[in-house]
Amino acid sequence: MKPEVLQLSPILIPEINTRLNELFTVRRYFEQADKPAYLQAHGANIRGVITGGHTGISRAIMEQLPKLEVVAVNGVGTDAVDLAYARDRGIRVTATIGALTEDVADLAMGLLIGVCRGLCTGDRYVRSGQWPQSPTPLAPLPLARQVSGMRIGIVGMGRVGRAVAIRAAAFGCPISYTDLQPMSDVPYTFVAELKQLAADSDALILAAAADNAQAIIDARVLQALGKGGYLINVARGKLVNEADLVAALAAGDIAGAGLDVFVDEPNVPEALFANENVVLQPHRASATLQTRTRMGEMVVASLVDSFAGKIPQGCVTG
Ligand code: 8YV
Repeated sequence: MKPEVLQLSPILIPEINTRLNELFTVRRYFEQADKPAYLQAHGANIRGVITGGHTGISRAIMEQLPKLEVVAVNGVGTDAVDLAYARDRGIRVTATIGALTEDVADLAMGLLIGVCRGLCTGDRYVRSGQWPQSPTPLAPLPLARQVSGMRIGIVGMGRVGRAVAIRAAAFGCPISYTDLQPMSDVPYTFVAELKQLAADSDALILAAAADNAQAIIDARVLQALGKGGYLINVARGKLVNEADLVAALAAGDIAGAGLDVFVDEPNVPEALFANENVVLQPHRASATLQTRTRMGEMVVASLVDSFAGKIPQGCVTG
């Protein structure tokens, strides 16, 4: 009999879904209208879970899966999984560590360039036919902010932070960072205090895990970033106090923001929609065909290894 797996969020690669269906009985929870009834009907036999980094899995759901052995996160963040409870029950939790580093760093730079150079505003200006009407359009298209040489502050010098730093260095940007402690293997300037890092930076790029950190970017930090400063977030929405960010953008306390993640996805504060100095993405940092394929392969391998009694690659629960 094939092991039963509960799928909490979709996988967008057809070949991966075919493989999952060959190997397992996949219960597509995310498609169900009556989720509690579906859990009631199938929970007792579920041995594995597939979920996304943002979706994770609550303790309440795990409690209804008495045979659960492994949670395979199709993402790198495990902040939405109750890891302490999983450890207590001996449930393995895996993440697609390393698979999406480059894509997330690429998007961080994309958002930075996008917001500083007004790429989306320029695109809308051309598409709407305004260019021939006002060929030197300072009102809809103010002069942009140069990216090369900006002082970049990176919050979280993990895999993604380091990949961002490599890219920013190629743009001639001086790089500072903050983390729990200085890293002896990177050549960048460590700044212990986040507010100080913001004050020292033209752009603050969030690349930190959100397991323990919540709303660390608040009005105080945004004030320190200042009127010429940009905030880029490719980590988790909950790292930012969104109300403070909306207020700071409205008041001109910071120059702009590039955001891939939000507190209550897919809901984005509507106040941001009218801001031309904000570039918004629907949590797409890892959404390339190449990376999502690699991530899907890692999810399949996590389940296969775990059901075979092996510790899967990317296991974060030990
Ligand atoms: C993933 C994410 O794309 O890796 C993570 O933690 O949040 C995203 O980048 C998402 O998990 C896909 O399901």
